[in-house]
Amino acid sequence: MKKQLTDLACLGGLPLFADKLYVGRPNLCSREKLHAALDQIFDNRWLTNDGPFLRRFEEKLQEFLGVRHVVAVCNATIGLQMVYRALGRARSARKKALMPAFTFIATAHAWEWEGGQPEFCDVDPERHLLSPADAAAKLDDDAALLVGVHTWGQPCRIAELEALAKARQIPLVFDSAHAFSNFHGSRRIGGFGDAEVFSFHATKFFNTFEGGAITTNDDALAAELRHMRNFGFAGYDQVARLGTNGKMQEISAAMGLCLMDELDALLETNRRNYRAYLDAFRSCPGMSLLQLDKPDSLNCQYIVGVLAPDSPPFLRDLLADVLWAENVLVRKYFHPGCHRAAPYAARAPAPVLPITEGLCRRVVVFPTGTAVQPEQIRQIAETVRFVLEHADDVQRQRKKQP
Ligand code: T4K
Repeated sequence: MKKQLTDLACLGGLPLFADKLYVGRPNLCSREKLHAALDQIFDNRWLTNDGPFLRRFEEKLQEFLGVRHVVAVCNATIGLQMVYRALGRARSARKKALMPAFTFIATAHAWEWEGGQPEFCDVDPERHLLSPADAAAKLDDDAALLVGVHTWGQPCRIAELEALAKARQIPLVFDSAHAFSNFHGSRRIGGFGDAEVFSFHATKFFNTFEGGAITTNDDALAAELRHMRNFGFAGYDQVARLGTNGKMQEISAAMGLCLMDELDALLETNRRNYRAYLDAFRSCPGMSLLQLDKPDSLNCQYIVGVLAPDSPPFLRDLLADVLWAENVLVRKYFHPGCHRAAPYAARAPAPVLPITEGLCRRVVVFPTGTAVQPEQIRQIAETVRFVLEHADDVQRQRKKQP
């Protein structure tokens, strides 16, 4: 417990925790199960290229997500590129994809990489999700695609985005990187829009080391994506289209299959931690936590603290620095916003995104997952309260340091 400024590790005190607490510490499956799967992969001598583990993994996910097709890929960025190409760049000469600026840079880079141009839209202040109104205002005849992001795992305003895409006759894609296993109403995320793309990166709620999956109910699109994932091959020696190498390896598919067995326990831990954070931050003047609607239908992988709108400009970075010194490695996702990152920042006119700008300077993401215990969460909240109460003094003392 920090009682005076010199108790803070950044001002000479002992760190709150001896070991570092990370955002995005990977969830792991049983070692024995994965070792057994590896033995099987060796016995099969089949390491990648549509192997038996991949097929079982895709079938399992199709059933779990309630979607006709799952196309597993090597990561979500390549998955987005494939979908963007199939639905956008290959279909029309139009350049723009409308998407939020408050997202991980891959959402935008994948479109730019395909030769398009992201058109950045604002988000709503409560849930940080793409604003259908701002997207509607920016939709013009050069728009090829609408991209919603289920940020922090929360479902987008799906019905409104579907209506907008339908009215303008453009495809709708969801970047579902954060939303594996989450529900929208009674259906799991994965079957909405023309296609959705999940990330199974190590830091995600569900991982395959690296990996991802494209989901769709469109048979023709799924067939096209399967060819695209494998250099465009439609059979031995027959290249049917432009393709890339987007394949998922057998060991990744095996990790996915093994981790599916742990899903319920992992969900329970994340939801327990989310409740512990809510409780611990109940009275924390100057910071509120993003409140999830129906947390029991979500994976609760991101614990998002938002500083008050009137906080001084230095506060978020100060708080992050202080917490890092305490071995609480918070993250400033998605600072500074895609529109302020290269290559987009150099473009004129800069988009007007007041909500995004505010969030980018006020958001802090806290550690959760199996490596974090409720007691530690209580201690993190106490430290945050202490720093916010004494922010000016902490800032002054830190400036005095060499
Ligand atoms: N769309 C959205 C909305 C996304 O958020 C992402 C990825 C994508 C698309 C693209 O998906 P992929 O192509 O990656 O499948 C991390 C992840 O690398 C990235 O996948 C993720 N979003 C983003 C939100 O977070 P960084 O730059 O913060 O990663 P890094 O290496 O700093 O790791 C984060 C923390 O996790 C660290 O504090 C350490 C810990 N960690 C990380 C790894 C890899 C571990 O403890 N063990 C590990 O093995 O981007």
